[in-house]
Amino acid sequence: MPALDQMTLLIVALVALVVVGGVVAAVATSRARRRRDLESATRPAIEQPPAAPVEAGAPAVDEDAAPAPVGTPPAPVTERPEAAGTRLSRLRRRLAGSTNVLAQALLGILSSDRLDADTWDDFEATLIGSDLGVGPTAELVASLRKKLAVDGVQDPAAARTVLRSELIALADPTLDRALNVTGADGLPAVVLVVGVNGTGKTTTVGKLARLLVAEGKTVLLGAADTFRAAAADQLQTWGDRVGVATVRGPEGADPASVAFEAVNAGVEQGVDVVLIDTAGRLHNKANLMDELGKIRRVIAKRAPVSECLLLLDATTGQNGLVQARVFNEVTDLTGIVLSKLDGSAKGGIVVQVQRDLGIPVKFIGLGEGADDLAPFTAEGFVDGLLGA
Ligand SMILES: Nc1nc2c(ncn2[C@@H]2O[C@H](COP(=O)(O)OP(=O)(O)OP(=O)(O)O)[C@@H](O)[C@H]2O)c(=O)[nH]1
Ligand SMILES: [Mg+2]
Repeated sequence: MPALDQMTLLIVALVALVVVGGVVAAVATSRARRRRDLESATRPAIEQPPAAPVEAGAPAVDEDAAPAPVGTPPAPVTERPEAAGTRLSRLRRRLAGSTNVLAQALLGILSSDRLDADTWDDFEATLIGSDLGVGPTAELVASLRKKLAVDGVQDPAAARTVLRSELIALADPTLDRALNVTGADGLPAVVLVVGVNGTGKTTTVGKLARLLVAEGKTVLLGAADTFRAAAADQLQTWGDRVGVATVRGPEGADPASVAFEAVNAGVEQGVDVVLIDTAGRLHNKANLMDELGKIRRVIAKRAPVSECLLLLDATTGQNGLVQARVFNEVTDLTGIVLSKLDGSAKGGIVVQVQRDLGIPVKFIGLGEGADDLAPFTAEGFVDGLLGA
């Protein structure tokens, strides 16, 4: 074969080799790409679990529920609030704190050797100073004097028994103080919380949510204080601690519409209780009181208001009675929550508000702790004052 032909053959063979090699490589690359595509199609697009949707009214966390399936994030840790039954006995000591003038006056009279006219005058003055009111004070003193004169004051234990029963009668053990949390016709119960600024509304809504969760109720919070975004944050923090969701609107939103949305969400989610926090308002500001009336009316379009609770700061004094009267005119109060009865409290206002308005004190706040709210009972309250 001529040299040229051999050369041509060699070139053709090399070209053929390069072409075949290229084809094989291309096929291999395309297979590999295809395999990659297939694998990624069967795998989830995102390795991280998606964040839980921000949704109002997630059901309260059931700590006994089955464990979450593998791969989902752990449920947020929620607290286990204290049941209602043990609270008053735990908190009773705070009622007779050293700055509680009513408790001090009562203990003073029990420790007097002789009950002369001056002692009675001092006692009377202290009771009036404790916001018991002139009428109830006069009644209590007259009745005590009579009974102690008959029974003899020499025996402190007897005097204490008389005093206890007189005070319990004043606090009126016959009033129905149960919180109505049974909604009408399968609707959630709606609890509206109102009061002047800084009395403890938001704190109390948070504490009430805990109390209801401890009773196994499902709860939804409504942040109808739209004046400050921080108010809704404060409420939401309370709810988060016990796995209770908060319905909130933008800052400056119409509080009535947020309250309505909360109740609406509560109806749709079938919760037991919707608790609505409202902004603090002075009882003598007519426009703010009108706004409160509107909130109540708008809520009632979706579900009846089961409870309207007025927060009274026990340290406010006589003004508490004035507040209660005005708020009652606008919102038809069903109960009073007396906050800050720990330490500097003047518990006598309990008697005045109940007598004057016929509205029972249903709860007392005895501290800033999460479970420092107790259902009010006349006996528990008096025993606390007397340090029993
Ligand atoms: N010692 C004591 N402090 C309390 C009690 N209840 C509430 N507080 C405190 O009172 C302050 C005001 O409480 P909030 O719940 O923010 O009052 P609010 O009525 O919602 O206030 P506004 O929304 O601004 O009107 C907080 O520092 C609470 O911790 C109580 O029973 N005892
Ligand atoms: Mg508040």
